[in-house]
Amino acid sequence: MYARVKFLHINMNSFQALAIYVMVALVPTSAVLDRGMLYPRSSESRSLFNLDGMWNFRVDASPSRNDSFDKKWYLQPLDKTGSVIPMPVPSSYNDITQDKSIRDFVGWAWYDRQFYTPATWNSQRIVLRFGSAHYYTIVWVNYQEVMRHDGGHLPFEAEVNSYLYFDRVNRVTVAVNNTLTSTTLPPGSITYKADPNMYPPGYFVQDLQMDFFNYAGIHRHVTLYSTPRVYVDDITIVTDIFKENGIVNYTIKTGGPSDQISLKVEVVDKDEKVVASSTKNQSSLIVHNARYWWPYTMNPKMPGYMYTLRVTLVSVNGTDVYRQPFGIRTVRVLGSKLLINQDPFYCLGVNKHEDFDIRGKGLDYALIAKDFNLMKWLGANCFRTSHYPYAEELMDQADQQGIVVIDESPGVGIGKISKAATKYYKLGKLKCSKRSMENVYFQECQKHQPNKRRIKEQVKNRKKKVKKKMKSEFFKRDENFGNVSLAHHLEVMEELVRRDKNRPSVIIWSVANEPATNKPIAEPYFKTVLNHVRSLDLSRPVTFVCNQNFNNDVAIPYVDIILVNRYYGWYSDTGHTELIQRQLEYDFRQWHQKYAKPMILSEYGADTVPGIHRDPSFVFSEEYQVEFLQEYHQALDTMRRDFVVGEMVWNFADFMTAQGITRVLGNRKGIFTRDRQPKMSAHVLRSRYLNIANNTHYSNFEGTLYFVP
Ligand code: BDP
Repeated sequence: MYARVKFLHINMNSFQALAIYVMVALVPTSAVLDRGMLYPRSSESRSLFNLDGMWNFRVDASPSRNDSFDKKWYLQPLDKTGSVIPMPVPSSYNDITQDKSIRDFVGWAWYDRQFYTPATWNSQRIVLRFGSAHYYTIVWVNYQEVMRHDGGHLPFEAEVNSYLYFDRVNRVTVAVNNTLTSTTLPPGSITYKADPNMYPPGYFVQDLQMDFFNYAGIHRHVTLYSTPRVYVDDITIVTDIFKENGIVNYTIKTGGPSDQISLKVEVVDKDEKVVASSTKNQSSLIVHNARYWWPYTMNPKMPGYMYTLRVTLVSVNGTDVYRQPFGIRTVRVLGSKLLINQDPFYCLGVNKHEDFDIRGKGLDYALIAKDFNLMKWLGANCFRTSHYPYAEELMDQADQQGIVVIDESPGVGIGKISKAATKYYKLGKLKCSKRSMENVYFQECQKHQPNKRRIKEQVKNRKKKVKKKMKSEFFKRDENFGNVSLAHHLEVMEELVRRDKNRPSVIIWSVANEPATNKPIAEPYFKTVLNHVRSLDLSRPVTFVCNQNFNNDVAIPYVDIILVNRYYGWYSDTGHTELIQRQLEYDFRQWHQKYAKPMILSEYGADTVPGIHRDPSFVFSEEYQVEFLQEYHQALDTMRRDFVVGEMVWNFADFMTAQGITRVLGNRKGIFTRDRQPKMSAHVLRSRYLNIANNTHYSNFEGTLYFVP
C-alpha cells in the first residue's frame, strides 16, 4: 500500500512533477497482507481443473448434530455412512429436494466426490480452492484433513500435494456447518425449547438477525489448480492519475523456496501492447496517455477500461506467469463530494442479493448476465453487495462493464449484547480511561472479557443479584461485540480486502449493515474495524451502513462517507407518503450539519406484490411503491447537488427470507420480481436514472445516449 499525496503545485514541467509525484507516492504506509488469494487463472504455467458437478450429499440430522464426527464419516466414502443423494455444486442445498428438513436444516451437511489428478501436474504445486461455502467448512482429501475455514462468501484454499494420489482415484470430503451464533458473521443464535409438553427433547431453532434466507452449501466453484513450485503469491495494485498519465503502484509477493528469482512486470493494454514494465517486485510504473477506468455513465464510449499486469517469475524451478486485471482510476472523498478520477460521481444505485429460485445463493452465470443487463437497462451505475461479498465472477462483470460497487462484509445485524455485558462494559470503563478503551480495545477486551478471575474479583463486591446475572448471561458470551466477534470481523475484512483490492469497480468498503451503533460498546468496536480496513487499504473510503439517528450514533465519526438506510412511509408512518420528503430532508440535513461528510441514501423501499393495483395508492400495491419512491426522489433532488452523492433502492429484486408473518414468500421490495420481471416502479426508476445520467453536469458524460421513456 502506498501513501496518497496531493498534487504538488510547484513550478516545473509536468515530467519533473510526475517524477516527484511518483517518488512520494511510493512510500509504503501499511502492512501488506501476509499472503495472497489470487483468482485461479490458467496461463502458460498454470492449469485449472474444475470440480463442480454432482457431489454425494447427506446431512447429519442426529439429535446432537455430532454423530458424523463421533462416527468419523470423513474416514470413509460418504455413501458407506448412510444413504446419499446427488447435490449440485455450486448451489445452495436448501431448495434442491422436496424435503423440508433439508430446506430448513441447521448443522453439518456433508459432501464428497472422486477425481483424478492430471499426471502432468506431478512436479507442480497443487492447490484446492473453494470460491465459498456457508459457513464453517472442513475439507479432507483422501481422508486427511487439509483445511478449515470460518465464514461464508469468501474463498479459501490449501496446498494439497502431500495428500494426492497420481496413480489412483482421489476423494474430497467436505463438511459444512450453517449454524449462526453470537460470534459468527452474520451473527445469529440457537434457542433450545425446553418445555417438554410443547417440544420434543433437544428441540432447537436457529434465530436470525438478518432479513434473508439462510442458504447454505458449497456456493461457488471448487477448483484444483497447479502452479510452479516457485510462484506468484500475491499482487497489490494501487493506481493514481496525473494529468493524462496513469501511475501504477504495485507490489508482488512470491511463494515457494526462496531461490534466486527474476521478475518481469508488464502493464499490457487491451490491444496486447506493453505500455510500461519493470523488473522489481515493488515499483511505480507510469502509463502515458492512460485510459482511465470509468463508470459507464461517466464515459459511455469507453467504460470499465481494464489493463493487465502480466507478471513473469523465473526461477531454477521454472517460470510462473500470472495476469492480473486492473483499472487505472482514483477514488477520493473531497468535502461533500465523492470523486472518481477527480470528477464528482453520483451513485444511481441498487442493493442486491445473491438469490434465485432453486439454486439459492449458488453461483449462476445466467443470472449474473441477466442482472447486469437489467442494471444497464435501468441506468444504474452502482450496486452494493448487501449484505455479504458476492462471487468473484460477478465482480469481474462490474469491473469490465464499468459498474461501481460498494463492497460489503457479512457483518449484517451486529447488535445483540446482553444486559450483563453492557454492565460489564460499564464496569470496565470505570477501571480504564475512555481513551485507553478506544486505543487498545483489542487488548483491553482480552483483559476484560474472557478473564473470569478478573471478572470474579470485580463482581465480588457487587450485589449478589448482579453477580448471578453476570455469571449466567455474560459467560455465555451471548453478544456480538465481544472479543471473539471482533477478532473474526477483522479477519473477514482482511479476507475481503485480500480478494477484492485490485478491483477498480470497488470504490468503498462497507464493514457492516445496520449494526447497533447506538450502543456505547459499538464505538471502540467499529473504530477498531474501520481503522483496520483503512490500514489495509488507504486508497478507498471506508464506511458501514447505518440505521441509527444523527443524535445517538457512536460510530459515524470514524467513517469517510455516511451511508444511511431509511424507511419513512413504510416501517414508520406507514401509508403516509406525504411525510416522506419532510422527514428525509430534515434527517439528512441534520447528519450533514453534524458531520459535513458526503451521504448516500443506502436503502429505501416498500414491499410490493406485483399485479396488485390501488388508486389512490395503498400499501403493497404497485402504485404505492411508485408514489413512495417518487417522494424520496423529490427530497433527494433538493440535496443531491449539495452533499448527497447517491441513492440505492431496496431492493433490485424480490428475494427469499425466513418464514415469518411479515414476509409473503420473501421480501417483496424488489423493483423486479424474483424472476426478474419489472414492476411499475422499475420503469419509473429507469426514467429517473437515465435522465440524471443524461443530464448530469457533474460528469463528463456527453450527449444523449439513452432512450428516456
Ligand atoms: C433493512 C435491512 C434489509 C432488509 C430491509 C427490509 O438492511 O436487509 O431486508 O430493511 O426490511 O433494514 O426490507
